[in-house]
Amino acid sequence: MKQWWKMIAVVVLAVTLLIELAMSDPQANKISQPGRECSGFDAANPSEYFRNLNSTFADLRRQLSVEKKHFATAEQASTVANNVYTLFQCRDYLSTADCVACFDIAKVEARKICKLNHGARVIYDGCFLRYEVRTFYTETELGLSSEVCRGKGTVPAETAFKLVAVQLLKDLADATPKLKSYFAVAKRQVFDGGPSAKASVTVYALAQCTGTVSQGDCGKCLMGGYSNIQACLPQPGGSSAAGGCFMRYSVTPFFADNDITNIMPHVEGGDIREVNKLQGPTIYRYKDLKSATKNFSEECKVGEGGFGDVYKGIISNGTIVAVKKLVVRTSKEMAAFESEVRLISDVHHRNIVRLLGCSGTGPVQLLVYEYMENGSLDTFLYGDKRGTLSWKKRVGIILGIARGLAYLHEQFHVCIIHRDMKSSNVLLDDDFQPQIADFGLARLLPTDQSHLTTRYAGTVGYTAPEYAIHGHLSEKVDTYGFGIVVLEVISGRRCNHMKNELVTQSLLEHAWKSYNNGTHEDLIDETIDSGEYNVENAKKMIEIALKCTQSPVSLRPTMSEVVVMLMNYASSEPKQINKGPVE
Ligand SMILES: *[C@@H]1O[C@H](CO)[C@@H](O)[C@H](O)[C@H]1NC(C)=O
Ligand SMILES: *[C@@H]1O[C@H](CO)[C@@H](O)[C@H](O)[C@H]1NC(C)=O
Ligand SMILES: *[C@@H]1O[C@H](CO)[C@@H](O)[C@H](O)[C@H]1NC(C)=O
Ligand SMILES: *[C@@H]1O[C@H](CO)[C@@H](O)[C@H](O)[C@H]1NC(C)=O
Ligand SMILES: CC(=O)N[C@H]1CO[C@H](CO)[C@@H](O)[C@@H]1O
Repeated sequence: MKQWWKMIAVVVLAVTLLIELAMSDPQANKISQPGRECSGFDAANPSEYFRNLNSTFADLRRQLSVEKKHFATAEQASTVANNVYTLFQCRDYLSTADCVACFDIAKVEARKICKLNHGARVIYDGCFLRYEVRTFYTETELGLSSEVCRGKGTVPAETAFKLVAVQLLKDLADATPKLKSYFAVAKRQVFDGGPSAKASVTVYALAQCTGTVSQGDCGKCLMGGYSNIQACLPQPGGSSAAGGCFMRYSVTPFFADNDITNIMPHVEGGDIREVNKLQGPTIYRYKDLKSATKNFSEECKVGEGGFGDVYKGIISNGTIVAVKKLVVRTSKEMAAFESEVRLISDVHHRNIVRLLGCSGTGPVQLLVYEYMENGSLDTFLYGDKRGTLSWKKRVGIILGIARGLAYLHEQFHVCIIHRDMKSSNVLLDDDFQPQIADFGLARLLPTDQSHLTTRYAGTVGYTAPEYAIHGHLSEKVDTYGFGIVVLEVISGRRCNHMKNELVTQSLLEHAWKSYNNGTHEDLIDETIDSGEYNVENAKKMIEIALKCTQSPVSLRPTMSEVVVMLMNYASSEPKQINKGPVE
């Protein structure tokens, strides 16, 4: 009997140890920075210098293990040539034991590589150690920022992966300086954009600043890191490090989900808006919306769409909203209404109009959206606000629309095909940021069925031929519509209406002709000052639009590929040179 209990005790002990071993990981994989690890000259009085160094090590180790700090500095002053300043930092997700373990490895390694040098810095995935004969705590060493890429093989859905990773790193670089801890980790899923909309891979990323740098320097350092680390994409992992900050991403998790930082409230200018996921759509009372829109009066009507009319309304707390009446026909469609609203209200992107809520119980179904004072893009192109958009604004609008569509297709957890991309479905906010409207209404792409549908929801002139004629629906239907919108934005002309021509000709046909003819410059809106753009660059933009409208479908790029093309375009746009006096 006694034997029996002993055996259980041994097994329990062994299992506990194993679990601890498996959980414990000081992440002491060194990030090599050859030639940058040691600094200064050999110490003039090594025994004094390294005795001082040892005493800073002892102090640091106490701070890490007893005070359980993840960032600490220690000094040992004696004569100027032998003063020692030491700084150590762990990633915040490491346990105290792992942090101390990483420190123990780092201090031995630093001494081993830098021998008699005054200064050393060693960087690991899990921690960072540096010592010098002088103070350096506020330095970021921007110029020394460098990246190390890791992992072999390819990541599935490479283009989407790059986009998601870049955005995540950008969000982390923006948010981290604003956090008291100067530390953030987050993850984001990449959807491959196929009809199954399965997450192909998850990106895990981290940003951290040294505790002693200023907020402004933390931001600058991370922007440098953000720009360097992109060189690693699409490899499955990479990091970039400078004295003042560290960034890392990987497709393999290196922190636990409960360590994830909520960076959303700190991310400005990113694509994903501040969101409270738990909030869900607001359910409005039919009669409140009715009175908000003065009984759906003509005077409140601001638009007519394929799915019903849109009204401007002022709800009881004074907020101006857009109320859309939905023409829902069958009971099956009715049943799907609320679940679809729930899904659509989860879409949060700066280039997509936000759905606030709905009313599903009245005589008609109503959707409530954010109201956009400035109205739709078409009025700025060939309506009453014609001539108010500069080339630069147009390029920004095109990029914003592409980002919004790429999000709907590839980054949201369900692939949403808009089906009715056109200039009148793009609203402009106060900053001329485009906001895609009317998405998701034409039913979501069935995830388990073929792409065949008989229900046609497009608009003549914007609709891809395979969808208009055969009802073949895919994300590329939106790519096509987007291409047409781009041509409209560039030319300031309606897609299916040509002025100064006797024969009605489609804008697309005209664009192909002038492109092949080399007379593409004629396509550019004459209200744009020709000094604002470079003709060669404008041609590239027309090329992108034409690529989007090709048939067969397989020739058209996905929207995330379009975003990449446009970003390359934007970086090739000439910067205005300051025409100051000649020196
Ligand atoms: C510093 O500590 C190391 C490791 O404990 C030891 O080998 C070395 O002799 C010490 N150096 C001085 C100068 O005390
Ligand atoms: C709305 O209609 C109701 C009757 O259906 C009427 O009593 C009310 O005065 C109307 N309100 C407005 C603002 O027209
Ligand atoms: C008014 O109500 C809407 C939800 O119906 C909410 O989103 C908005 O923040 C509210 N505005 C104010 C000023 O309270
Ligand atoms: C093609 O080029 C010729 C000569 O430059 C010009 O007259 C003609 O209008 C152009 N055609 C189109 C469709 O732009
Ligand atoms: C160009 C344009 O119409 N801009 C307007 C957009 O909306 C804001 C707020 O209502 C106005 O101030 C701008 O003039």
